[in-house]
This record gives sequence, structure tokens and C-alpha cells, in this order.
Amino acid sequence: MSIASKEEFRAELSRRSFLNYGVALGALGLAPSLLVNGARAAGMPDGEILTGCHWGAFRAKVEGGRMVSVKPWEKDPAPSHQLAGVLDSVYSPTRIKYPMVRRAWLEKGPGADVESRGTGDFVRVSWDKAIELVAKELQRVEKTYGPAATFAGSYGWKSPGRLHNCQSLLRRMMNLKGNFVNSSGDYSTGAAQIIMPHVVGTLEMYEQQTVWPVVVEKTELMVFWGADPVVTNQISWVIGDHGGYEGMKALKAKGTKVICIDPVRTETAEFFGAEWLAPRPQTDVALMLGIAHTLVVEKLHDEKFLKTYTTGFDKFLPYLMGETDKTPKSAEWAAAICEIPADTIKDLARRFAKNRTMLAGGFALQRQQYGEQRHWMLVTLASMLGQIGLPGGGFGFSYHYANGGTPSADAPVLTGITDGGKAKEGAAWMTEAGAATIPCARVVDMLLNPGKEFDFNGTKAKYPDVKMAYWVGGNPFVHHQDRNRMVEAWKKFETFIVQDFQWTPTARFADIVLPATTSYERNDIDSVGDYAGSAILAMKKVIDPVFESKTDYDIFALIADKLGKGKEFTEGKTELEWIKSFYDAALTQAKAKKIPMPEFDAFWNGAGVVEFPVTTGKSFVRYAKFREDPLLEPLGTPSGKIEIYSKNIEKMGYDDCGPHPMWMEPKERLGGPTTKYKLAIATSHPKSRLHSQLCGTKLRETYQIAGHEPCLINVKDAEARGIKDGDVVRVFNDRGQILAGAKLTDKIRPGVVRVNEGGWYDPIEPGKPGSLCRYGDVNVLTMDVGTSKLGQGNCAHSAVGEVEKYAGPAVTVGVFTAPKGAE
Ligand code: PGD
Ligand code: PGD
Ligand code: 6MO
Repeated sequence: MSIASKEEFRAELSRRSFLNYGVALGALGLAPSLLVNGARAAGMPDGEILTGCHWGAFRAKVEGGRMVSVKPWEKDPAPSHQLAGVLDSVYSPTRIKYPMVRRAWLEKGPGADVESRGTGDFVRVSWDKAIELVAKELQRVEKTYGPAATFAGSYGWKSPGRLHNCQSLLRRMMNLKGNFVNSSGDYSTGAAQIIMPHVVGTLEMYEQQTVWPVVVEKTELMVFWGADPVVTNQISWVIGDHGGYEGMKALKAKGTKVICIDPVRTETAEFFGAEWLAPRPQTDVALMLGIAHTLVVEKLHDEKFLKTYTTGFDKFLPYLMGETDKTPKSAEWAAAICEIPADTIKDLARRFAKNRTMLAGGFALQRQQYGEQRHWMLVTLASMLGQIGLPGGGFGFSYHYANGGTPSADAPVLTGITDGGKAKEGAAWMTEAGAATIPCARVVDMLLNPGKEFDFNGTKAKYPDVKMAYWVGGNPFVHHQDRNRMVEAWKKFETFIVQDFQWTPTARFADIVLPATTSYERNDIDSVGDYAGSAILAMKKVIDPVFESKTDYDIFALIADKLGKGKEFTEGKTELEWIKSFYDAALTQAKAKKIPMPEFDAFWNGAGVVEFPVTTGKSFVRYAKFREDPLLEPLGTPSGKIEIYSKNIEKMGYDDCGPHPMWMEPKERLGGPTTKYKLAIATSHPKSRLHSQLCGTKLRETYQIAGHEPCLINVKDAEARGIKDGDVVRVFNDRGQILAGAKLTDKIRPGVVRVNEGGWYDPIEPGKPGSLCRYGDVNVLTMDVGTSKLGQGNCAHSAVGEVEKYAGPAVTVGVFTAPKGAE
């Protein structure tokens, strides 16, 4: 998720009232406003306003109270084409306009007719009523079932902004109310962020990389291993900076050799004109072992590096050579599993060793069963090559994410609103707080198995018995795996509250739906670039809230007030006073470090942006200090070295994550010994969406096929099944079925089809497990098991299935309009 997670830094809260601006709690307008084309009558003045979002900073043009166009900030080196969808997301037919309550819930009470969830039978209520219902229900559930009955571990890609951070605000309100069940980790790197601290002593996945200028100068062989940075660097957790594109352009201009190891010939492979190697999905550990074996056989591994900087190679070597299990992990052995020819594997070993090689791994590799092994083995391979800490060599796991590798500016840390102080120290999304905490991807498992013991990273805990959930800033009915299992589990909730601005599939499955504003309808502040930190930007309100939407802050302040905790929630501060307090804390640091930064009023009323210079960040080389002096600059592992063998993991005694990296046969994979289906289903991140965000906008018309989510299929696989380009197809396995639009291509290896994650779930019969999804939510087909007892991450990229030409009755996709009565 975020390297920034600077929310953990407690804001130096200034209580000084400085501007008579913003909304005080007592003044919150509860009466429905008059609507003019979806915008409130008073409106914002015409003009251009600079603001920002995950896709970058942009200037929005306002006319007559409406946002009419957007154009990228002039300093964005590579604006995302998705910005066009941002504009449409404000006014699209999927916008939530009013507070709504599921009819059966309203008329018969919590838990009534849960089967009717998702059918769209909602009743519009006033804000007063909605707030009262929510507050009373929170109190009822806590009183009846205790503190561990309400889940507020709401996960997802909420918008940037240090004040309207809806997930922190939810937990802030919940902490004031009493207690709640929280979640830890994320869906992005659930497995890797748990194994990496054992191996290299840091999370690694969200750390700065050896910067692009150094890579451009020194790297001779760039290997994108299950990574597609040209697609995925479009977005950042904070405001997108797109610095990675400058790095990639320079690398291409230099003519550096690039290899892409990926079942798909990616946009990145196309951009670089790269060499494309397409292993079977989920077999990368075998491929890496085959390379490692060749290095040893041909004496190409760096024994000095292994001795000085790593521990446990002596225990891994017998496994690699087959002394422990009678299976040498030779190139031939690997070839039979991954379907990359043995000669190619040997050649890779030689080229990796001969050149200054950067192994740039993506995240999908570890969103698979036994995902922990992928990055552990990649670090092991890089250790054997001995280039870690050298300029342009080693490994890097964030070149594809949030523009990792963009030189970091000398910028102060921008703080944000906190969840009320009960969280333990650490990165905000990793903290344990609340009455109980579960790894975020185990949410459905928790619902289905209350009281069951589960393992997680050396600990054991029991799932709480949850009766209610409040979700903000996430879309679990798209992001979570095995939709049909989830639909069944969700029936356990007596109450499910969703606060969003889109009628997402999740909102449709809610009992109470609260309309939030987009971030363009409120004032906020954030940094530009998770790694770059190149600027602090005023995210100024572009237009007034449309229809009856309210800001996340105002909604939670109202609920807190109803619970008798309004003052504690707001601390008496207005929106702009909060923003100023975050800015002023950064200003204090800047002054101490002599970084030029204007006073708040000049910043907010002036350009609305303060940029920071890059000095030392220009030449950063990851692990250079460790390499220079491993004794004085040890890693944060028990041995202070890279752990190829982990005694801590050995002590855990897990059967699905051993003490050194190893190949384990997943439950299902392309060509697996017991796999029933013939096709692997790749579920990559979409080029024209951020997960499910913008799926409800016009941008969808630029990529949908016959009104459905595209399904990439190799021409040969399509021919064998009588499928033509543009056909509607049914993609299915034992877990479910979806419709999609066939896109024939030779840019995907035979045996693999791809349906991107993020397509909105649109069941013909909502609430009925097994129901056909009309649009194409690939998570109907994926499996919901933890990566291992260690990481408990999701296995979104472990699925197989079959594709056929759809022969059923014609269907109309129904998820891109608001439910009846909510239009
Ligand atoms: P988004 O579509 O970004 O997906 O899952 P996530 O739930 O984050 O959902 C964000 C939601 O928040 C949207 O509904 C949006 O409207 C809402 N929202 C945005 N801003 C605000 C705000 O300010 N206030 C409120 N109230 N709401 C807001 C993403 C997750 O999916 C991730 S990170 C990964 S890495 C996983 N990837 C895969 C995958 O690769 N393959 C599969 N099959 N499945 C995956 N799921 C995971
Ligand atoms: P994916 O698209 O899931 O992206 O970044 P991540 O790297 O996880 O996968 C990257 C590549 O891995 C794909 O090209 C896929 O084909 C390949 N791949 C899949 N399985 C295998 C395998 O078994 N072996 C090999 N060798 N390759 C494999 C995700 C990151 O992107 C995250 S976590 C988030 S939250 C953001 N999401 C988006 C997004 O939704 N849309 C865009 N445009 N950008 C994003 N950036 C971020
Ligand atoms: Mo992610």
C-alpha cells in the first residue's frame, strides 16, 4: 500500500483558529440543498483550481458550479490517460446521491432478509435519520455482543488527503465509541511484507530503490520479473508524480538490455522492445532455482558475498543440489515445471552473472499460494550474484509501484489525522489496534469461522465473532477472492454499512449506504510522490458537494456527535484548521532543516504548491551502506545479514513456509500434476482503472468488449475453442462463472487467459452463490486461501479455469446505473 504511511507521525496540533473558513460541527448543513445539475446552488466561482489524486496533480476547470474539464499539472512528466475518468467519476450515473437504507433492514430491523442484500431494494432517508440509525446500531451491537463484534478494519484505496483519510477517520470515531475489530497488512504485498523482515530486516516492498539515474548509468541488464511498470506506475498511494517514466525513458534511450519474465508480453515489454520470456504462472521459484543451480554448477556464484553478507547458504545449498530431497533443482528440472527451455535458463544464469543485473520484481508473484517463496528466492538469487549494494545491481521490488526509484526530495514529513491514539507504534497500515486484529485478506474466513484459531507470522489468535461491519474507501465485493464464498459469508452480518461515492458492488450489498464526496468536493492536503516527495500540494475544493454527499470528516463527526463524542472527534477544529496544523508541523521541520517553505496563508492562498529540491537523493544506492560496512550498518534481521535460512521461521514449524526458500507445488496451476482445468487465469492490474475505481465511468467504453470486461486469450487457445475476437465468453471454474469479451492476441502465452482485477461484480441473481456475473469480476473465479501460515496474504493470482463461447440467453449488464429509487 503505502510507503508514505506518515500518518503514524503524530501531528503537532495547533489549536489556533486562523481563518473563519470551513465547516464547524454545529454549522453542518443537514437540510437537503437545492440541486443545480447535481451541484449545489451556491457553487464555487468559475476558474481553474489545482488539486490532486492517485493519478497525479491536475487543474480542474469550473463553470457554473460544475467541473467541466481537467488537465494535468504542467509539471507532471507523464500524465495518466485515466484522468479523463476522474472527471466523469464526479457525475457518472453510478454516483451515490442520497443516504439509502435497505428496505427489509429499515422495516424489520438488523439481520432481516439478508438474502435480499444486493437486489437494490433501497429506501431513501434523510441524513438525520441515517446518522441516527448508524449511531444506534453501533451502540446496539457493542452492547449486545461486546467490543469484538464490529469490524472496522476496512481496507482499500481511499483517495489521497491527510484529513479526509476515511479509514483513519472511521477508526477515530470507533475508538471514541468503544472498540472494534481491525485488520493489518494489505492486499498488495500481504505475503512479501511479512517474509521480508525475516530476510532483509525491513518491509522492503515499500522502500526506496536504487534510484533511476544510477540504474540508467550502471545497470547493464534490467529484468522486470512479473512487473509491468509502464501500466502500474500510473498511480501512487499519495498524489502521483510519475517520475518512474522519466527513468524508464532514459533507460530506453541508453539502449540498456531489458528482459521481461511474464506470461504476458506487457506494455513494458513493448515499450522497451524487451526480450520476452513467458513461464507458466506460479512457477517462478522453480525458474529461479534452475538459475541458481546453474550458477553453482558453473561456479558463477559469488561465494565471498554469500559469506560476508548472508547467513544460511550452507543450509540452502544441499536443497538446491538435491542432497536433501534427491531432486537437484537443475535447469532441466526447472524447465519441466516452468516451460522455459533448460538452455535458456542456463543462459540467463550466465548473463545475470556476467552483467550488472537488476532483478526488478513485481507484486503479483507473491499474490499466489506460497507467495512468500518468490521474493525470498529472488533475494537469494541476487545474493548469489553478489551485486546487492552495488550501483545498478541487486534486486528492487518497487520500480513498478508508486514510481519507486524516483530520487527523493529533501522534504519534510507531512502528518495527517490520527485514529485516536490507540494504535501501536509502526506504519499505520501494519498496526495492531482495536479489540482484535486479523490479516486483512482473511476477512471472509473470519466470518465463516468465528472462534477458530489461525496462525500468522509465528503467532496464534482466534477469529472474533463479528456481527457488523463499516466499510469506507474500499471495495471488497471486487477486491476479495472467491466471490461466491464471500456472498455466503456476508449473510452473517446483521448490519453492513458502506460509505463511498460510487454505487459499487459493495455498496449494493450494504444495509446502510452513506454518500461521501469525492476529494474534489472538499479541501485537503497531501504530498506528491510516495518516493519522490517532490511537493506538498493543496488539494483545494473544486466544486461543492454534489447532491446530498458529505465529506468523510463531516459524516464521522456527525456520528461521533450523536454518540456524545463530537468535541473529542473534531477537537474543535474546522477543516482548514486541521489542514493548517498538518502543514505547520511540516513547516517546523523544514525550518529546522533549512528547507525553504512559505507560511501557510501564502501557500494556501498563493500557488497551492510547494516544491522541494533533490540533493543527496540523486545518487541513492539501496544497501550500499550495508555493503560498505556490514558490521556498523547491519540489517534488521537477527543475524544482521541477509537470511537465506531463517531460524525464526524454522521455529514456527510451518508446513507451508519452511526455513529457506523452496519450490512447493500449489493447489492449482497451469500444468500442475493434479490440476483439473487447462487454462491459468491471470488477474493483473488494469491499464485504464485503479482496481475498480473508474469502472463506473465513461473510460470503460474505451476498453470493454461487447459491454464486458476483456478476456485476453491466445489465438491458438481461442481457435481450439471456436472463439472469435469480440465474442462474449463464459469464463468458469468450480468456484463460479463470469461473462467477458474475448480479445484474441499472441501477446499472452498459450494456456493463460487474462481478465484484469477490478471489474464490477454484477450477479444475475444477487445473493445466490454461483450466479453468473454479467460484467466480468474475475474474483468470482479466484481462490480464498492464505498464502501460508506465515503471511496469510491473498492468492489472487492462483486460479485456473476454462473459457467457452457464451451460448446462454442475452444479458444486460446492470451494475453501471444506480439502483432503483437512487437514480
Ligand atoms: P478500489 O477499487 O481502489 O479497490 O482493492 P480496493 O478496495 O482498494 O476501491 C476503493 C474504493 O474506495 C472505491 O469504491 C472508491 O470509490 C472508494 N473511495 C475512494 N476514495 C474515497 C474517499 O475519499 N472516501 C470514501 N468514502 N470512499 C472512497 C484493491 C486491492 O484489490 C488491491 S490493493 C490489490 S493489490 C489486490 N489486487 C488484486 C489482483 O491483482 N487480482 C485479483 N484477482 N484481486 C485483487 N484484489 C486486490
Ligand atoms: P500486476 O498487474 O498484478 O501488478 O502491481 P503488480 O506488480 O502486482 O502484475 C504484474 C505483472 O505480473 C503482470 O504483467 C502479470 O502478467 C505478471 N504475472 C502474474 N502472475 C505471474 C507469474 O506467476 N509469474 C510471472 N513471471 N509474472 C506474473 C500492483 C500494484 O499496481 C498495486 S499492488 C496497486 S494497489 C496498484 N494498482 C494499479 C491499478 O489497479 N491500475 C494501474 N494502472 N496501476 C496500478 N498500480 C499499482
Ligand atoms: Mo495493491
